[in-house]
Amino acid sequence: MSERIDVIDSHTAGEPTRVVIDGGGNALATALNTDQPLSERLATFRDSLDHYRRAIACEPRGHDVLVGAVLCPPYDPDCSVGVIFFNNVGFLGMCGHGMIGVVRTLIHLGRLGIGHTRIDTPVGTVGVSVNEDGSISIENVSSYRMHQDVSVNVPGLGTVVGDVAWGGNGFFLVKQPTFEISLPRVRDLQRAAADIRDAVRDAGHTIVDHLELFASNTPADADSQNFVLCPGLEYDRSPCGTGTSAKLACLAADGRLAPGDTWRQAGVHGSKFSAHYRWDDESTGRIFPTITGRAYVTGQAQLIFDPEDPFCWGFGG
Ligand code: PYC
Repeated sequence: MSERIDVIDSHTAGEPTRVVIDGGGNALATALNTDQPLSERLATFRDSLDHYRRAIACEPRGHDVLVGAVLCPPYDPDCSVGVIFFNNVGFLGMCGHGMIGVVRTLIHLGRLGIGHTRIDTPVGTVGVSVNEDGSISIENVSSYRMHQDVSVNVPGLGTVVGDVAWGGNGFFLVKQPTFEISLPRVRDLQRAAADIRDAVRDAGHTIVDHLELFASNTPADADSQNFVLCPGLEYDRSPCGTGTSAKLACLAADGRLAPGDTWRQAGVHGSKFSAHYRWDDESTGRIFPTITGRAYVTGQAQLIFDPEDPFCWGFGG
């Protein structure tokens, strides 16, 4: 008998999210339907049920850009739902565009309306607001700069300087050099970002799995334009919610953005997130960033897992 999984696809500022809304009582749904912290449920998913990740996110049903999300009961009683994010190569602690996509999906299903709630993730709880104008705001987990002005030597680029920061995922935010960020340049940007990430990880910053480049010429309607390389070597089509959180943490640490002031972060396609922060702990530079964006539902489907299919459990991841 073929297993079936119901999903809803959306995009947030261009970046796709596939939300599993019903696992039909399969092994994954059973394993995630526990009262453990989400970090422990993620470990079970990763260690014993990774074929579901590949089957949902990778080819032939998915593709390298797609971020998957599985809904599950929350651990924190203040949360209305829990979510575990994954991609073509593994798992994400948090995902900003993905969380906005999850919220849009829950609205589509009639499970959320205008107002506030909290959603549990493996790295902490996230505040969510569905705004009157249709936008969605998420108050991310506590974010902070870990290392300032880290310098690495990258073949072909020379000395590269940046900050290591946490925004729900580990980022290296490149300050020098800056780049021409445009669609015709994405393959070059991917290559440069991957080389820098290798050098940063080789230098011992193994928390870094996302790499953020910034534009030499910021568009007039934004404060900054970024290019974010994701762990599976694809680039974020949106301005990246966790990457924008990491950026805000660095701006706050440098005294370049005051609490409550708006930061307009553009991505490579020109789509934008609007962001601000409040202090979590000013003495340690920890902030709670709020990211606002829009997501749109693009499809609703039932994935079918035919045991006769040689590629039933996906490939490429
Ligand atoms: O929006 O945080 C984000 C994100 C991470 C990877 C892709 N998008």
